[in-house]
Amino acid sequence: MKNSILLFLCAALLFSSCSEKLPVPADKDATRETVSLFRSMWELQQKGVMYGHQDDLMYGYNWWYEEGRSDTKDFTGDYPAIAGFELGWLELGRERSLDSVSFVQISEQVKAHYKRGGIITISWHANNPLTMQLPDSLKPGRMAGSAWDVSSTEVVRSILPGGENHKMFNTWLDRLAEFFITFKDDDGTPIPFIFRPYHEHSGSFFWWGTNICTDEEYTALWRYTVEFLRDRKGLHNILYAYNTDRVASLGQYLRGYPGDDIIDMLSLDMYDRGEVFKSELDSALNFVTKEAIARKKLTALSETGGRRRGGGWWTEIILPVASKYPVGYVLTWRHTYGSRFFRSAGQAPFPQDFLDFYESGKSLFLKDIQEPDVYTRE
Ligand code: BMA
Repeated sequence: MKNSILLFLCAALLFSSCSEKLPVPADKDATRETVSLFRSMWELQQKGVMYGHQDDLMYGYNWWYEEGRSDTKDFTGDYPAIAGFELGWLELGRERSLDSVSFVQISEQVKAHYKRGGIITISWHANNPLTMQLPDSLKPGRMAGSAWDVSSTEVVRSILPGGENHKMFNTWLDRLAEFFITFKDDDGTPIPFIFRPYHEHSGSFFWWGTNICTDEEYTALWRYTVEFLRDRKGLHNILYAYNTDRVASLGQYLRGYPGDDIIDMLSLDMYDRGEVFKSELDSALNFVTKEAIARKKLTALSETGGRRRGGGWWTEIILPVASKYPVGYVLTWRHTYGSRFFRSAGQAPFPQDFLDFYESGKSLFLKDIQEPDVYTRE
C-alpha cells in the first residue's frame, strides 16, 4: 500500500513537472482552449509540419464559396490542419474583404474549422489610414490608399496615440474586436486563433514595412494593438504571430520585435523566387526556429509558394527543409484564377507532388491533429 502511494506521488510529481515545463501563451489570462492550442502546437511542431492554406474554405482554383468545399480536400481527401483567412477592409466597415470574401462567411468557416478540430490563422492587409484619405488628385499611383501604399513614412506615427489618425485607428480596432467576438462555438466559448497583423515587416512594401516606419513605431503599433484587443476589449483567445518577409540574419529578423510578453509565434514568409530559395529558406528557418525555441515561442513558415512548374517543389524543397527544424506549419497562399504561385498545369489545384507531401509521415493535415483534440490538451 505504502509503495503504491509512493508510486502515485512520484507519478503525480513527474506529471505535474512535465506539464509545468510546457510553455504558455504570452497572455497570462489566455482562455483554457487557447493555452491548450498553444501547448498542442508546441508539441506538434516537434513531430511534423502542419499544412495550412489561405482562404482554403472560401473559394478555390475554379469555384466560389461552396460550404464544406476545399481545394485541399478535393485533391487529397483531407482538409488542411491550418485554415487561413484575411481581414483587409473589415476596418472600413465593409461586408466583403479586399478579396471579395464575405466577413459573415469567414466567421461561419472559422466556426466550422474549429468544430472539426482545425486551427485558424488570420492576416490583415489593412488599408493605408493616412493616404486613403487624400483626394483622388493627390493619391499616389495604382496602390493608392491600400496596404501596399508606401508613399508616406508618416503613417504609423499618425495612428499612434497623439497622431492625427489615432481616433480613426481606434474605430478600426473596434471593428476588428467586434468581429473577433463572433468567433464562438455553439456553447459560447471563444474560439482561439492565430493573429498575424503587420506582416512581412522586413520588407518595405506595406505601410508598416521596415523603411516606411521606425523600429520604435513598429513596436509601438504592435503593443498598442495587443493592449487594445487584450486589455480594453478583453479578448483572451488570440495567439499573436510576429512575422517578417525573407531575412538574411537574426538581427534583421528581430528589428522592431515587439516583445516576448505579447508575442506567441515567430514566423517567416518566404516565396520561391529562384534557385537560391532552398538554401536561403534553410538558413532562415534554422535561425528563426532556434530563436523561437529559446524564447519558448511557436514557429511557422506562414506564407510560401513555388514558382517552378516542374515537380518536386513539395518533396524536394519544402518537406526536407521544413522537417529539419521544428516548424509548426507551412502555409501556401490563396488560390485565385490568376495566381502566379501554384498555377499547376491542367485543372488540378495543386501540383502532383503535393500528394507525396500529403502522404509523407512528416506532414500533418486535419485528420492528423483531430486526435488528440488540440483544444483540450492540459
Ligand atoms: C496578396 C495577394 C492579393 C490579396 C492579398 C490579401 O498577397 O494575394 O491579391 O489581396 O494577398 O489576401
